[in-house]
Amino acid sequence: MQKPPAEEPDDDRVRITPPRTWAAGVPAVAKALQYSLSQTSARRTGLTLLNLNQDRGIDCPGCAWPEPEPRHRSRNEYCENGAKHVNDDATTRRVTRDFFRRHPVSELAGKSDRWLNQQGRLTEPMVKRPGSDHYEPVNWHEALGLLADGLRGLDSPDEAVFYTSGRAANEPAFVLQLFARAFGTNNLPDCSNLCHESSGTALHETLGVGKGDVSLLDFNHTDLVITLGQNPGSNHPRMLSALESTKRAGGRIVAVNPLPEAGLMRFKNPQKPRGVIGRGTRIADRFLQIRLGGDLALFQALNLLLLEAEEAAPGTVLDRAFVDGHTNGFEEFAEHIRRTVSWPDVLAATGLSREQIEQLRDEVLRSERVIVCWAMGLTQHKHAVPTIREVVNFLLLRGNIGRPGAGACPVRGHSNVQGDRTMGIWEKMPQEFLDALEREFSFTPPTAHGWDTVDSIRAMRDGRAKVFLGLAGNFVRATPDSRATEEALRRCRLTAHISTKLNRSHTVCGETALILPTLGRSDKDVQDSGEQFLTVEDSMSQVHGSYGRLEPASRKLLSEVAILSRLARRTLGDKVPVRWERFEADYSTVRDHIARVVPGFENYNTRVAGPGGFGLPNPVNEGVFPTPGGKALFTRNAFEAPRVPDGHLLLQTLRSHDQWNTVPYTDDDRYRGIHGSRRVVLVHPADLRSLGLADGGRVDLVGVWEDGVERRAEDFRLVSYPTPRGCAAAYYPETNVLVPLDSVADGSNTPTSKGVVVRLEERAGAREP
Ligand SMILES: Nc1nc2c(c(=O)[nH]1)N[C@H]1C(S)=C(S)[C@@H](COP(=O)(O)OP(=O)(O)OC[C@H]3O[C@@H](n4cnc5c(=O)[nH]c(N)nc54)[C@H](O)[C@@H]3O)O[C@H]1N2
Ligand SMILES: Nc1nc2c(c(=O)[nH]1)N[C@H]1C(S)=C(S)[C@@H](COP(=O)(O)OP(=O)(O)OC[C@H]3O[C@@H](n4cnc5c(=O)[nH]c(N)nc54)[C@H](O)[C@@H]3O)O[C@H]1N2
Ligand code: SF4
Ligand SMILES: [Mo]
Repeated sequence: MQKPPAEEPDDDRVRITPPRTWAAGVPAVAKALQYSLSQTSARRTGLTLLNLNQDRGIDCPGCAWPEPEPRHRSRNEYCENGAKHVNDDATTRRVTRDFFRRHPVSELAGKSDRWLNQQGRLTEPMVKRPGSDHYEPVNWHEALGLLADGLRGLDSPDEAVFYTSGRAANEPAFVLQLFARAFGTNNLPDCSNLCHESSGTALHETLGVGKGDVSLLDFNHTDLVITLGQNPGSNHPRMLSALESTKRAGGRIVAVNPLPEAGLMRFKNPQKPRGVIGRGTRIADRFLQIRLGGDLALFQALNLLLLEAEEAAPGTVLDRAFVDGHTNGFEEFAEHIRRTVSWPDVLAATGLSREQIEQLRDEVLRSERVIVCWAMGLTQHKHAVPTIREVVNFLLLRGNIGRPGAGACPVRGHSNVQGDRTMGIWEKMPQEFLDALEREFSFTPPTAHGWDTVDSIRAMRDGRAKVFLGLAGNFVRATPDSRATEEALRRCRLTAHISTKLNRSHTVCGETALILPTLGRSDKDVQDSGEQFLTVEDSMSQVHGSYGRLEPASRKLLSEVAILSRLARRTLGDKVPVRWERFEADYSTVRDHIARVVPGFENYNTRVAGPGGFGLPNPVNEGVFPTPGGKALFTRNAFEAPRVPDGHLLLQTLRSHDQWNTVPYTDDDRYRGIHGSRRVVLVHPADLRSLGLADGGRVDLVGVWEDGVERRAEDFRLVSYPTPRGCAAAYYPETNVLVPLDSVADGSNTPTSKGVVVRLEERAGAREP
């Protein structure tokens, strides 16, 4: 076993360098190997990397960016971060019963996220009994019995909450939702509630389908890609290869972001000689440095300019045939935009000049086919849903939906977050899905909507939810208002987590707490019928297999499917006529059920076995919009922009280059030039001056919200940074304590993690000489 690193770095190790202007290249390969070798052996690193994203290999446990078709894949079909993610999973470090004997829960609760993750893979089930401060070993039979008893002891099935993170593959996700509904509740919150829920809500309403309609090939046939609110160099690194191919085919790219992210500027493809020795490919032809939350204003102004251009030269700007034939609401929308867009408001909200927005209009007018991509910079604002609806208005105006080289591309986060939804992980699945479950399994699922993530926290806080089970993820660190959320979890009778690695959620315990350790993506999964594989759906609706290759981290691990189907049997007995025991022995039986319940999965087992799997149909690409009116919908959205009181800043909470969501790998953020600390806050130099502060100074971030509760994140180092005036940035999850539970996006209930009003309070005696 390798020695874990020291707890926290010294502050005097913090080093700030200018933000980088290009991403990837040779250093990316070196960093990936360095991290991988610090986690596991050269042999295992070789095995994981050789198999990563290959046909019949391990699907990258990182983001949901798709792989090219098998015949277009290279030997190294992964990025720096993918290599880190899979080797973080494949680590040879182990957390044993001895570890828990040495470290009481109260001590573990004081450790950093990074330290907890670095202890390695969990190896056997553990229980923390009421009144105890230690986890102790427990066998699977007793562990699952405790959980089953806890569930059966509830007054109502709705007192249980079943959370899923997007790392979980289709088969366990399907079994979990089946179990929850057979148990009697739709309380199935997931990480999507914190992530792309706003996209799903807006797309569902306007296009009738809550997913994107773009495929990887579209990037080779487009004239313009507009990327909004995403940092692909760190979070979807192979998207840079797609953007590079757009550029090579003559397309153009506009990036809209408050930060000059390295990956948006220039890409040195480490798999191509030109990327290793050359200057790389310029990515953004135009960079619009927008204020946080300014995208709704930008797209309303852009839509106004397009409507005006059409008036000036009728029949040349809008796609009238598409608008007339395939949409509803155009006239009302056009009237609303003409009447309400106010340029002074637009310029204040965006921080851009009118000329910059007119240049964007000209880019659009020159482009036959336009793709718009976005991620958390759009979805995690109070007005996220109207913002995305306005982006759809923009696409509809020129018929940029459902045709090659054009469309809406919400770039998904977790490798299977989209698949989990398809499998029924949602607190409000449509009735057709519930009916299909009833036909297949001969029980009547509950129809009342369940709780999403924010509502689940409220329910635990108020004592309405008493048992929590998490399938993957790190609930207390992913969610907002850390203090309130931890309090809520601690009020539970029982908390249980199906996990691969230790995280803070294991240290914030209900009266009884269980750690149920499981196989990871890289682990070989052998059951009674032989070696198993799992299936996932990527961001572009391609479904394919993932085959674990390594010796499992411990012989005492059970797979997720095994844990869930055993739990279902123990909890439900023969209450429902489901043959749970067959699921564990052979996952193809689960897929056979899925094939009969979920549309698009006919002949699942046969089709997913082929190279590259299969694509799910998207009616939008056939010109069919399954909205109530049968057409795509233009919407009228009221102007909205964040308001920030004088002397305050608007804070976005984001990811560094070196973390996987709630799990930091190192304290560096290479592309942004931050080395040796995550407790930094990036602020514009003029804001620093006007607040009487200076680079290098130390501050507390204090949240300001209408409920008057003080939310404080202590001791951050100020970094003078090229962010727009008034807009600051700091890392998630350290700053989740600042995001109020009730500050959510209208319509999607997603926490407003990219729009938190804060003031900076200088720490006494902290000023540098
Ligand atoms: N290495 C790595 N990869 C990951 C993850 C990870 O943690 N690490 N997480 C995965 C997951 S679950 C997800 S959801 C994705 C997240 O992928 P991203 O959405 O790229 O993640 P964030 O770090 O939250 O970055 C948000 C970006 O939006 C910009 N932004 C913030 N607010 C605004 C705004 O108001 N307008 C505009 N136009 N831009 C804004 C920020 O400056 C930043 O560039 O990444 C996935 N991939
Ligand atoms: N302030 C702020 N908060 C945010 C965000 C933000 O941008 N700002 N982003 C939000 C977003 S987009 C998301 S998606 C959420 C992420 O929220 P989650 O998905 O809940 O969090 P992760 O950090 O991905 O979960 C990591 C844990 O998953 C477990 N795990 C990893 N692999 C496996 C596996 O194969 N099986 C099992 N059973 N367990 C596994 C490990 O124990 C690991 O510790 O956070 C959200 N929270
Ligand atoms: S782009 Fe995403 S899925 Fe692809 S290798 Fe990198 S982290 Fe993995
Ligand atoms: Mo996400």
